[in-house]
Amino acid sequence: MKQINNFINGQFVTGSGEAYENRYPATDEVISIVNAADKDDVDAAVTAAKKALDGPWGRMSVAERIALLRKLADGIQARFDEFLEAEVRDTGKPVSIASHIDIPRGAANFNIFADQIAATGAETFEMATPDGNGALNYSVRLPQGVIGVICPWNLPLLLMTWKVAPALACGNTVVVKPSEETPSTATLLGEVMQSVGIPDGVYNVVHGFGPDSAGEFLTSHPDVDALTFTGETRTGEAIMQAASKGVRPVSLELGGKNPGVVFDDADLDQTLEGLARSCFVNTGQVCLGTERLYVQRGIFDQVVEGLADKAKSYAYGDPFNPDTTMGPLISRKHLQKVQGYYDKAISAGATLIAGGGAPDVKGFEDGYWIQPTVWTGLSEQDAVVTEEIFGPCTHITPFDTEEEAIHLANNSPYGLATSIWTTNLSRAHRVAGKIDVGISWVNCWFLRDLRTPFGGAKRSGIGREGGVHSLEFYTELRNICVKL
Ligand code: NAD
Ligand code: 6OD
Repeated sequence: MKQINNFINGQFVTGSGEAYENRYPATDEVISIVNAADKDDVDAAVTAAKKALDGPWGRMSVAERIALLRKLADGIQARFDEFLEAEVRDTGKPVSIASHIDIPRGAANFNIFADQIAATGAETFEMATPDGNGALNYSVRLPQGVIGVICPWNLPLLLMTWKVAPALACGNTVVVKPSEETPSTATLLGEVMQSVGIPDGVYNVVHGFGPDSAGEFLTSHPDVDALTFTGETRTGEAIMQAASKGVRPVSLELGGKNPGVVFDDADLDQTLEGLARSCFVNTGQVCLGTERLYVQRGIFDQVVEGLADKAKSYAYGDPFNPDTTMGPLISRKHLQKVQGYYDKAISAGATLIAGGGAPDVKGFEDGYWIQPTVWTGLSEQDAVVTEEIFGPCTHITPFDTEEEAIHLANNSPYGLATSIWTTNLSRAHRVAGKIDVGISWVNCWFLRDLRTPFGGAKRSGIGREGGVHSLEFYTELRNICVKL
């Protein structure tokens, strides 16, 4: 059986935590044994990361770091098929998705932050002094130190490198705790780190779970200087609490219950295409996914019917078959959670428009499959409409006026993302400015320019990452005042 090891101080080590089984979501088969890190292993990883700050890594010029980041991007591309296989096995997501989104973005993240660090200077201020000689202030960006990176399972390589790349670009060292569900690509990246000559201790990976396991050992380690986390809002609260010990910076990219808003002047074909992606892609396991949809009454029936047709059009099956467009959910536990909401919707009186259950997938009967699902008819207070499900489903509610749509969209404790569908440009700007979210897309969804600020409002997170905003988090800006 394949063993997945920790990567500590440039070496793959079994670790002394309790090993656990990693399963293929499409079949429920055990595909590897993950050797988890215990508290001492996490300590060894953090100690190695701290020591590496004073080694060759800490003395490297920005230009040398940039060259290494580009080699990391090339290294991922060179082993594209291995990364693809590892990601598909861990998640069950179809190769049609992973080969277009996850793996290319894993490489792109290193290139974009190489570009960003190359282009970012710092500020200077001349000032007058009483003796007339003046003084010069200038700021320098220094690494924060050891960054603890804690990641979820839905886009494993993409979301991990989204944090590791800027952290390394800024000269930090990292200890990564990937999700227990998806340990493989973070581990494989360790091999790429070795092959391109990243010094030992700069990139470390520790495996395990959250509470009383590698996740908590990492967040509570006093030598971790900053914590960056992507995952559920409740976990974010625990991580923020851990970060408060030692007053450490924290970046939180958390959950959402994202509203889509469709006006009756929208281009219907384009809208249905975009909406279907936003509701169902990656089996709905995207933090930016549309689980609440508000549609202007005049086109309500058309959108409901059109989205139902899209929901029924996906091809389930072997994730390695390029024609498969819908994979399973990540785990049996998550399947039970999503199916639980599907059942709740029906008992709460929802009208089921499409889906609602588990499909029969020939040859993959033991996988964690679920149908893309569309409901109407629930109240805005219902748990299905207020709580993040993280499955391929959406509830559609009609509205009459722009004000009503804005009110409905904002009626949530979350504030991650929205997509607004209209051909009225003034309305698009107006509404986008009034919905309380970190990211508004107009006539598109999950269209990413990696220089832009990414993050959530309200309970969807704290801080922004992306472009120069990542540099804000991964560096400490210091002012130096020189009296002339
Ligand atoms: P999760 O919060 O359960 O787990 C995320 C990571 O945190 C895992 O590695 C887990 O082991 C670790 N963890 C759990 N408890 C911990 C603790 N007490 N201390 C330290 N580490 C701990 O999230 P998940 O189920 O893996 O991912 C799905 C969630 O992530 C959804 O809520 C989704 O919206 C969110 N998400 C948000 C974004 C974003 O950019 N805002 C992106 C992707 C996913
Ligand atoms: O595209 C990104 O950079 C990003 N952080 C996406 C998050 C997707 C959530 O599932």
